[in-house]
Amino acid sequence: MKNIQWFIMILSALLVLSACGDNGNQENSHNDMRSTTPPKQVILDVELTVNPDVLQPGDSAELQASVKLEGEAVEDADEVRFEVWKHGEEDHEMIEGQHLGEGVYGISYTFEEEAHYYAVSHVTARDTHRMPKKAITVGSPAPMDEGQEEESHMDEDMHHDDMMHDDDTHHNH
Ligand SMILES: [Cu+2]
Repeated sequence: MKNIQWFIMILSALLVLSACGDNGNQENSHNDMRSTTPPKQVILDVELTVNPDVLQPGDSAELQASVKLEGEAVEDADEVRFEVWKHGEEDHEMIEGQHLGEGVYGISYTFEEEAHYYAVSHVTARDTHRMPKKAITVGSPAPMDEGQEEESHMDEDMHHDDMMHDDDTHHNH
C-alpha cells in the first residue's frame, strides 16, 4: 500500500511538472490528466499568521504557516517559502521557511518602512500547493484605494498548476 501511494505521488508530481511549461488551457489539461488517477482526499490547511500584527517601521515579526492535513500537523512539507513585498514595489523577496516543529514553518522578517506590505506563504506538501496571503500594515501609511490589492508575482516565474488560493477549499475537481 505504501508503494502505491508513493507511485501515485511521484506520478502526480511528474504530471504537474510537465504541465509547468504549458501556460494555456491548464484547466482542461489538468482535468484530463487527473481523470486517469484515482480521486484523492487531500485537504491541506495552511494558516498564515503574522506576529505581532501591529507593527512599526523597523519592527520584525514572525511569519508562520501552520500546515495541517485533516487536523494533523504536516511535518514533511516539500517546500514552504514566504513571499514578501511592499505595496507598489516590483521587487518581491522570497525566503525559505524553517520548520519550527509540529507543522509550523516560519521566518523572521523586518519591516523597514511605513507602508502596506503583503506576505504569501507558498506551501507545497502532500502533492498539493496552497498559498494564503496576508496584508500587513506597518505604521500608519496612507490608506489604499479599493481594488488596489496586489497579487503574488509567483505566476511569472513558476506556473502553479495546483495553485490553491485561500478562497479555494480543496484540491479535487
Ligand atoms: Cu504558490
